[in-house]
Amino acid sequence: MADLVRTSKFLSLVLRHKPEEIGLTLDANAWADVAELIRLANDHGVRLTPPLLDRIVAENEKKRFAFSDDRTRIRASQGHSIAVDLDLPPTPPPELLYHGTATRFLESIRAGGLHSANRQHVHLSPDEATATKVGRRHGKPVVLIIRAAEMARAGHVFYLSANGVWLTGRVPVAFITFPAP
Ligand code: HQG
Repeated sequence: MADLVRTSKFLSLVLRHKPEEIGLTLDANAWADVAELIRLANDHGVRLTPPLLDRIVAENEKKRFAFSDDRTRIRASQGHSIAVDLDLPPTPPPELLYHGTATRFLESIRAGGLHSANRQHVHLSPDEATATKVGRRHGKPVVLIIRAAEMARAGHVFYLSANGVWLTGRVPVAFITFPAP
């Protein structure tokens, strides 16, 4: 199991952030060629086989990776820091979405709203439980309520990733409900 996690972290690195680390190229829509990925991973000392890759795509707890329909290509479903166009259709969001963050970021978020930091989008969760888990990665978690439908009416565009994460460019502070102190 630990092996799967390690390989999955390696895939996140090369499919979201640093494909050049192993000489991989992603196309404009973030896809990597599966055969090339497997060859380059092994060249760089990471054991990867077609069945192992199939298992990771199927069993990854957040469904982080997806194959193309013909299974010749693979990409991360969200979370990129490099400039890629996931070619997702703009999608009307539900009334409310949630953003999990850490209490230490609150002051800065109150001042400037949510921005995407190193990634391409601000990530929003469909429910509070998921957002709490996201926030815990950064410290003491806190969940912000995002008035998403109101944002969309004001012209902000939302996308829904293949693994259920809502994505948008930034969230101005006017659309954020902060927890009572
Ligand atoms: C914070 C995981 C100060 C923001 C998760 C967050 C997610 C600000 C951090 C995905 C700020 C960025 C993304 C401001 C935003 N001042 N801090 N103005 N605006 N921030 O990791 O949303 O496991 O880039 O609140 O499940 O935590 O990788 O984003 O705390 O879907 O598949 O800046 O990563 O998925 O952190 O997580 P991140 P995130 P994976």
